[in-house]
Order: sequence, then C-alpha cells, then structure tokens
Amino acid sequence: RMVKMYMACRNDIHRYDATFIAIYKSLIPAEEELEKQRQLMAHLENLVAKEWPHAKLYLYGSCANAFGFPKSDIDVCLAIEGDDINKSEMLLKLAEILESDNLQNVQALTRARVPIVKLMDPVTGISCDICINNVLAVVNTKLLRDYAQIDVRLRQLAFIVKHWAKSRRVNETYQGTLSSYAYVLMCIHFLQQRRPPILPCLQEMEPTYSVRVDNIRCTYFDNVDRLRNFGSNNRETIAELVWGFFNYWAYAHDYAYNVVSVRTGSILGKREKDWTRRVGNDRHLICIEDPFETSHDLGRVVDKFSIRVLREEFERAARIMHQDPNPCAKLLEPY
Ligand code: 3AT
Ligand code: MG
Repeated sequence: RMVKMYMACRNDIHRYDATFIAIYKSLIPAEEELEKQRQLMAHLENLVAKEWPHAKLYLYGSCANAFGFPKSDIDVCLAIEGDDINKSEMLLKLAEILESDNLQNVQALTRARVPIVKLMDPVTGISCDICINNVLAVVNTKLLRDYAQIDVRLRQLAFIVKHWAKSRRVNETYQGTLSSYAYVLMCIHFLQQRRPPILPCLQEMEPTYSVRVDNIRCTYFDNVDRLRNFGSNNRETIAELVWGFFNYWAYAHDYAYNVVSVRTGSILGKREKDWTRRVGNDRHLICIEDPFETSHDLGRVVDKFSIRVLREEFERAARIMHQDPNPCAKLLEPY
C-alpha cells in the first residue's frame, strides 16, 4: 500500500511550500512574548530564593524547547537537592508565598500525577505551572531544543504537525491521544530516518553533555553548532516532509511490531522492549520510546478507541496531502 502511495506521487507538491512556511512563521511566538516569560521567571526566581536559597528554577516544555505556540502557558521546574524533600509540603508553602505576592488563581494540586502549583501573573497575563524536581523533563526539553538547532525543517514540520493535532483534536492525552512531546519525538524520528538523513542521532554520538537524573544517565552530543550542515545533502522541502510524515503514520508504520526510538535513531521491535502484552493500563498500540526513560512508552495513553481515531486522522491527512486541491487549509481544518 505504501509503495503505491509513493508511486502515485503528485508531482506539484512544492507548490505548497510557501503556504506551509507562512503558516509556520505565523505560529512562532513574538519576541515580546518571550521577554514577558523571562520577566515572570525573574520574578519567580526572586520569590523562591527568599525561602529556598539553594533552589533553582528551570523552564521546560514548549516554552523552552523551541516548539512553543504563541500564548502558551509556561512550565517551570523548581529543582532542589536533599533527601528529605516533601513535595506536598513544599508546594503548599510555595502556594502561600505566591498568593501573598498577589499572583492570581494560585492553586496547589498536590495529588496530581505530577504535583504542581498553578498561578496566573496579572502583570504579564501568563499562566504558569510549577512542579518540583521533575529534572528529566528539563533534560528532555534541552534535547528537543538542541535537535531544533540542527535543521530548520524540524521546527517547520513539528509546528505544522502540532497545529494539525490541535485542530483535529488528537493532542489530548486525557482523551487517549498523544502529547505534544510525543508528536515532536515522532517528527525527530522521521527526520532521522530520511535518506540521506536530515537529523543525526545525538545519543549515539560522542557525548559532550552528561547528567544523572535519579538512576538515569542522560548523555548525548550537544555541540549542535557543529551540525548545522548535517542535513544539507537532503533537499526535501516542508511540503514533501509533511506528506511523508503522514504517509508514514498512515500506511508505512508497523503498529503491530514496531517502536520508534529517537534514542537509537532507528526502529526497534516491541518484542525486545517487552511491549507486546498489555500490562496494567499500558496497551502499547502505538509505541514511541522516551529518549531517556526508556521503559516509558509515550503511546501508553492510547487505548483501543483512540488508536482508531488517531489512525483515521493520519489517513485523512495523508489523503489530503496526496490529492486535495487545497491541502494546507484542508489539513488544518478544525474537527
Ligand atoms: P504544548 O504546546 O503545551 O501543547 P508542550 O511541549 O508544553 O506542548 P506538554 O504540555 O505535553 O508539551 O509537556 C510539557 C513538557 O513535559 C514536555 C516534556 O518536557 C515533558 N513531558 C510531557 N509529557 C511527558 C512524558 N510523558 N514523559 C516525559 N516527559 C514529558
Ligand atoms: Mg505545555
């Protein structure tokens, strides 16, 4: 089926590059928005330092990984060392501090899977979630940001894919579809797989960055300035890549046997990861390996209903890229 799709390629796909690039550019947050984020971070750092002088604040998630949309909430991690950290107590204390500083809608969610304090800053209008010691998320944020520096086509593709996923309502983990983080990993993996490759596999290269988070060693080559020409032998453009991406997930990916792995830059078997059976709630119906927490399948939120929704949306997208007279608009049409 895949072969047939490729053979019957429309040959005018480049006509749509300019429109995709324009959409991508319209989705990049403005500099003044980033400035407001920095302003709020500086303010929070000040407040936190008074109570916990050794704590550090890090931005993570889309506000720091180069894949953020305008007007996003920001995700902040408070990192503090010590064996006697009681996260709930700390979050409650933090909520108290924030509230007495006139930050709005302050709420401590101590029982969430990732416990956080939520707040809204009336000065900048930015909403923010603060978690404690979620250092792995800070490290995977850096990995995504580093990949984004290597070839601009990653950012272009991921913005279009995220925009598509939000428009089509398949970016809702509580409904069994995938997180933005998962979609960005799928894009990185896809570009690692192009021939010639557009992205390298940073975790397979000589490490220049190394941190230990809990029991996980996170190492990879982060000197990405040296890799600016990495993908230059591949001339594929954004429209081709969007098409190829959806074609892959619609027709070429082997959902029964395969796992996509950014860590190895390759496709692994479910068998070698022991992801062949349902364990607890994890069904492994679409398998995306976390680059550091390798036992973690980002597809684990997907259930037997949402997998159908997802695959139908991939097929719809591939079909539109294949034959629709106005693919850019149609692809991103709200559900
Ligand atoms: P949006 O623009 O908010 O949709 P985002 O990049 O902020 O995208 P998420 O809100 O899904 O993405 O996640 C925020 C960060 O949390 C991204 C990543 O560093 C981390 N993260 C999210 N989901 C997981 C996960 N399942 N495992 C490990 N880290 C995760
Ligand atoms: Mg987010």
